[in-house]
Amino acid sequence: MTRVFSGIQPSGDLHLGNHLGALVNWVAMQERAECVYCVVDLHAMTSPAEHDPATLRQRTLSAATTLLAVGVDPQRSILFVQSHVHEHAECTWLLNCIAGFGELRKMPQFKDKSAGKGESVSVGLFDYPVLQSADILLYHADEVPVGEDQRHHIELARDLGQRFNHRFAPDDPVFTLPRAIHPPAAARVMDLQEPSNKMSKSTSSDKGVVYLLDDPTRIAKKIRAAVTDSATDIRYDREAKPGVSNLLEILAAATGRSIDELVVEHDGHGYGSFKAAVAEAVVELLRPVQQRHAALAADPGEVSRTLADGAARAREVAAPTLLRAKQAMGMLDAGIVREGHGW
Ligand code: ATP
Ligand code: LTN
Repeated sequence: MTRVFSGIQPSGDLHLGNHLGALVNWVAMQERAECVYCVVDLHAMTSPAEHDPATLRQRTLSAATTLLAVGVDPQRSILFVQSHVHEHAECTWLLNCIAGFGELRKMPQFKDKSAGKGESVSVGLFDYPVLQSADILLYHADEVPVGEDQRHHIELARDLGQRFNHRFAPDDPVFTLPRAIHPPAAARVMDLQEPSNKMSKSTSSDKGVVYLLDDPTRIAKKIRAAVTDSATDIRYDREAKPGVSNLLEILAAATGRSIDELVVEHDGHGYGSFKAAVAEAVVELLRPVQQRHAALAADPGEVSRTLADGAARAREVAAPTLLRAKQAMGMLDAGIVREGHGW
């Protein structure tokens, strides 16, 4: 059966971009694959440089609760927190020793997030894609559902897996080479206020982001205030009309209808009624998620138990992979040392 792995950072409240670009796909994939989903708290520590521990803890639990509310099913899939499975950090070290400085420096996300920070940029931010490769490779993932922005990171995981197998395990490959799976629509939801930038937990302003837990009034207000352009025609053109095109993508993804069909329906009626239709579709899309979230948030102990169970199941897969990788790289078997000391 196909194995799927994906992760999401608890770097802020989850938003519509995360939902349409990633989570909808996570939920759908449970129908046809063995899925492993992870709240990547170690990644969330990489920016900003000084994170707040209490906030990180709260956001980690909140992200996990939201994933359950969206439809990740812990009976069918494995849902866990990255730092609960220490194999991720350990495997990162092994991969660090075969990753090149040059290939990491070129990563677009590193370039974006380190811009203007000079020498103070953290080593963690630089190493971020290697930790992500470890996440994926430890579980023998065939497919990794992510938004477009993650394409280079998945290619790196593939390159490192292949390099490792070639150098250290040519006859009996340790790692499975993954491929990225992008959602058919809304692979890149843009910031409502700055439609040339992606909607983001960590870099967008509050007004540019629709959070999954925003109430209907707030959602409508944000969409009504979305930046469009001074013309009034409604057509899909990412270059000339980024704001309108973004709203068309959101509406298409939220309703399951095609962009062409939506253009025919809305062109000629002005931006006001178009934005109202987008707002209504988003409110309806999020209503059941918000209802389930409220029920789950009322019992955080149950969510924590689900995560503990997920971590135990994740380790059953990750630990043997890490052991094989260590053996292939020449780490002395810990069993021999123990016997020597009579422990
Ligand atoms: P950050 O701003 O902290 O980088 P983020 O909002 O970009 O966070 P991630 O945790 O990095 O979100 O990403 C989680 C998943 O959501 C990834 O698969 C990513 O590709 C997807 N995703 C994030 N933002 C968008 C977006 N604007 N449009 C589509 N997909 C997105
Ligand atoms: N970098 C990803 C989050 C992430 C991830 C992963 C995604 C961390 N580890 C493994 C897929 C597979 C992001 O920012 N979206």
